[in-house]
Amino acid sequence: MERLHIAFFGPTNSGKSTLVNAICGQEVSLVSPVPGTTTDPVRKIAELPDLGPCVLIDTAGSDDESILGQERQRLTRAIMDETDVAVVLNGAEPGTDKIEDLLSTLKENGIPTVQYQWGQSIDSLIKSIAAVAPKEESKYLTGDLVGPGSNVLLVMPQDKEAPKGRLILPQVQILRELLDRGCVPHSCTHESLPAAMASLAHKPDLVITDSQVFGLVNRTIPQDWALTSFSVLLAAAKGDLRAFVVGAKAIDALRPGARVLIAEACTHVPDTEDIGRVKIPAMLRKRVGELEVDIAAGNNFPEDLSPYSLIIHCGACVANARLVRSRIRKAAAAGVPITNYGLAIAYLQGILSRISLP
Ligand SMILES: Nc1nc2c(ncn2[C@@H]2O[C@H](COP(=O)(O)OP(=O)(O)OP(=O)(O)O)[C@@H](O)[C@H]2O)c(=O)[nH]1
Ligand SMILES: [Mg+2]
Repeated sequence: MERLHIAFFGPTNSGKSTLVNAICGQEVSLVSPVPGTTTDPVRKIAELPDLGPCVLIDTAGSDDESILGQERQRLTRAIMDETDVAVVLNGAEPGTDKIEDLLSTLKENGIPTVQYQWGQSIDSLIKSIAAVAPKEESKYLTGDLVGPGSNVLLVMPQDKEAPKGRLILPQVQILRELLDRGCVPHSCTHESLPAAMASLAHKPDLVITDSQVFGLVNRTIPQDWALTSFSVLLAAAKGDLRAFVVGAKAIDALRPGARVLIAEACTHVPDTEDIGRVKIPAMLRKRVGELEVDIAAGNNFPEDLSPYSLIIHCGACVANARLVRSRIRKAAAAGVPITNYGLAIAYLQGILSRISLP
């Protein structure tokens, strides 16, 4: 998800798929003179010179007027949410008539854009992408909450939802970062937390917990131990922590019958203990009463947000920062508060003010 997301836009038959194939040196997408050959977005992971790890996204033609064209356009617009750099093709014909709307939509969304002409070399295209690509800010997820030598206790429950045989991405990322920063990470599950606490010679500089056991951890550790969660750290790096704090507080304004949108970035088969589909709705209903809860998975983020009183986004571990920020911007434009799982849970448990924010 930290790869540079490069998406290819343009009318049907403008050569988007041909270009993606040429960059990758393999047949990623089908090419044909039939307009509307590419229907759904096609993603390909690639390492490119000057650009490093990228995701190339081929899209459906922007002028597809067929019955399914509208639907294809909707999917293409959703791709813009995660696009770091757009490549716009105009095809064989000179002039920009057919791509004017596209260029202005990309501009409105603040997406750096380069145009590609048939015959241009791939090398020069990659150079122009590199010139406009947003510069990566290498910020630490743990920010100034820790420094070299800090003792950090990680509470990582491995419940039914945990993937078999490995840790989930935020846990791996933070563990790796702590090691890189010269910290001393200690780890336990919520069950082994008391034993882990007893084994520490000093009070740790920070406790980072999975937000699902926030309440339990908060009750178990002394109140003067600094506490935060994996999802709070990720929210700060990927999104806008301030907007999410405001959004969490909007839970107070929910009235019975309100409609809430739960947005998940990834695709997974929901479980009976699913945090977004089961646990958070149950916590909200307990507090507010009856609520309508809609789920938007993957790229299916609704275009019309006006029916919602609150949006609660997942930690977005599989999505890029641009996607989360696009959604925050859309929510703001619709006047709908937005928060994320970790902050919503912390607020519902009354401990948002207790946690350390990076
Ligand atoms: N001469 C020339 N022909 C090209 C070039 N790029 C694509 N074509 C031809 O244009 C036609 C359409 O190419 P595609 O790559 O399928 O175009 P597309 O933009 O992906 O089209 P859709 O998927 O239908 O939106 C094919 O017949 C290609 O061979 C190019 O750079 N030069
Ligand atoms: Mg195509």
